[in-house]
Amino acid sequence: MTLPRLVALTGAGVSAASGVPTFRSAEGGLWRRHRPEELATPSAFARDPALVWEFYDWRRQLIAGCRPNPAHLTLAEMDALLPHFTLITQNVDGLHHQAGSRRVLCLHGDIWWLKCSRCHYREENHTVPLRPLPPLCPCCEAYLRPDVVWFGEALSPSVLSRATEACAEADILLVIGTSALVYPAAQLPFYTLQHRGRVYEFNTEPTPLSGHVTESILGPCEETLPAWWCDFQNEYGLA
Ligand code: BV8
Ligand code: ZN
Repeated sequence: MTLPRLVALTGAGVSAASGVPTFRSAEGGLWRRHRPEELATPSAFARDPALVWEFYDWRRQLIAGCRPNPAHLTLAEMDALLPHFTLITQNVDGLHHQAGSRRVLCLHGDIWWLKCSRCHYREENHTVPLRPLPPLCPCCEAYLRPDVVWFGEALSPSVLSRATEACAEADILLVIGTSALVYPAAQLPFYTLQHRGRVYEFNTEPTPLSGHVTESILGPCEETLPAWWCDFQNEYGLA
């Protein structure tokens, strides 16, 4: 029996069990009552780079103490076992890579990479806390910024087209731990549906996508995803 082409799209909910706060859980705001949409923008950085950097340095320090959970580890197992598998993530926490996933499309960048706000300089940087804040570019002395996609910024065209193609060709798409509110990521499941692929949603609550999917599996994905993977392996003789 040929194995189906499997794609997974993850959001902040996949890291919740690891202790990484999601964007919508913190009442009134993720940090000091600020909403991410206020701080994760080019205009906020232009206006107050130190404040935006305090927000990211706080997240980097928090995430540095977090480890992959069974949902991340299950996705890494799929990556290792399945010939046709793509993981697409909206998360910037690096926990999929830490869990061992290799074929990962990071739609919104990576909090462990910095890039210059002026020249092409980029670096991987895991220093917590980061000092001085804001860090300066060693080449041109302009401010470095987190190498993430802010609201109002375009995603990398190549990453987005590879993610779109993977979803359009998927026999099965797993949508895990996302509120399905942020575009263009939230559009991706509709490419699978348009090509008659099956979409399974893993979430602790209904989302705007729930009414469109093949099946909505309610519960914590760190439990429901390993169970689903177990059934899949039995069905396709992988166990
Ligand atoms: C773009 C990186 C165009 C940064 C992120 C007005 C002005 C400007 C733009 C817009 C606008 N109106 C709309 C837009 C478009 C905007 C958008 O969609 N806004 C939303 C708010 C309406 N999108 C953009 O701006 C995008 N760019 O459109 O560019 C363009 C084109 C050409 C040229 C120039 C411009 C860029 C969007 C990317 C923003 N960056 N992250 C950072 O992280 O600091 S988005 C960020 O928020 C995350 O990456 C993620 O994508 C999103 C949060 O969503 P989720 O991951 O889903 O997390 P959330 O907390 O929402 O939900 C968690 C879910 O998990 C919940 O459903 C919960 O029930 C569930 N859950 C919790 N625990 C568990 C669980 N499920 C299972 N198990 C559990 N244990
Ligand atoms: Zn520079």
